[in-house]
Amino acid sequence: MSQIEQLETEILAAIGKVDDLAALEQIRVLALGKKGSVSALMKGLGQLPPDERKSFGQQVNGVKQALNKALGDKKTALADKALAQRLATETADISLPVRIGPLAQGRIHPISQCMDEINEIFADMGFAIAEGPDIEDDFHNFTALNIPADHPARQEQDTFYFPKRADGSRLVLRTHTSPVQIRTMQAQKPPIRIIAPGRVYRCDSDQTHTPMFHQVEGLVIDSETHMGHLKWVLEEFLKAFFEVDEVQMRFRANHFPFTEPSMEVDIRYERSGNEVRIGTGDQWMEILGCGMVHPNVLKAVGYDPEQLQGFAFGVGIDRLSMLKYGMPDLRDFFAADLKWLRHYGFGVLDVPTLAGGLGA
Ligand code: 2U9
Repeated sequence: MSQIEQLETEILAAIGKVDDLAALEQIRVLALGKKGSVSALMKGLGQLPPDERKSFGQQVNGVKQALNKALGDKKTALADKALAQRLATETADISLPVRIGPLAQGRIHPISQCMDEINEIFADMGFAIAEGPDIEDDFHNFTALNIPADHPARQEQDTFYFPKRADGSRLVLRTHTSPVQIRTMQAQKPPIRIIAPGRVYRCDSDQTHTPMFHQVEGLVIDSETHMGHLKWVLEEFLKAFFEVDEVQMRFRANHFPFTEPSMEVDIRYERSGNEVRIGTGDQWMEILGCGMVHPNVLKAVGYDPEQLQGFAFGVGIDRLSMLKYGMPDLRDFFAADLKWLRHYGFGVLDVPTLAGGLGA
């Protein structure tokens, strides 16, 4: 037996005997590593007569291949064996309750939960969710929305202004999410179908107002959009949000600078004890504002009001979540009271889905 054949036989025998992955790796390094015994054979190649070099080289390569295959097969066999051993000895009791860790203890704020619910409802109707900056310029927050310079909404007491810049202009904390729709219209071509949920800021603080609150606004722009579409979208939204089969809406004429005509929407409700029931009863509650987008708003973003129309709506999320989850005081939302959050908050796994029923 040649020296090469003997080496191969020895290494194959060692591979056959080995019983764990670490020892197998050691054999591989000792044989095929840079300083390994097989690699050392190649070093003697130069001393051989030229006519023997080729066949010697081929023989060494053949050995390398055979060893690599044997090492690979053994590795698979050892891994299979280790897995079979673990499967036989380890068990998981899936009936055990979830361990209470930080994930299970944390709570989702009811406003965040409501926003997720609202996003889910509109996403199901084919709306995209748009976001924009909280700090806005005058054009996106006011001018493009047909709010003229002398409009009361621009007065200091309503808007948080930043200090004047060198050019005399002032940035503002957005007073509504409408600038998000302006930015979307500037960036995209119609048809547009978006909602813009987010924080808004007004310089107002009393029992029913906080300086920061939450809104969701919607915008649809297309060539044949009309008030029938608006009414259907709002009705579907309110039914899904309040999880009732019917809602009755009452549209009252109103005025907003950015819509014409503009309307406020009331829904029918009744009280039974502490509970508010939506959809039945003989009382009406104002719930949102809406209208057809004003031609001046379309012009401000370079759209032709002769070719395109659209509708928009705005809803205050804070009041909506108070209604849905029976929370009596707005100020509790921002008090960071852990006891309150534990009571009214949601578990991280309570992700709202329409298929599961929103509050399921
Ligand atoms: C564009 C064009 C029109 C958004 C609208 C309302 C009516 C509205 C209030 C509801 C309660 C604000 O949070 S609240 O106080 N909003 O009544 N919002 S129409 O109209 C737009 C928006 C963007 C480009």
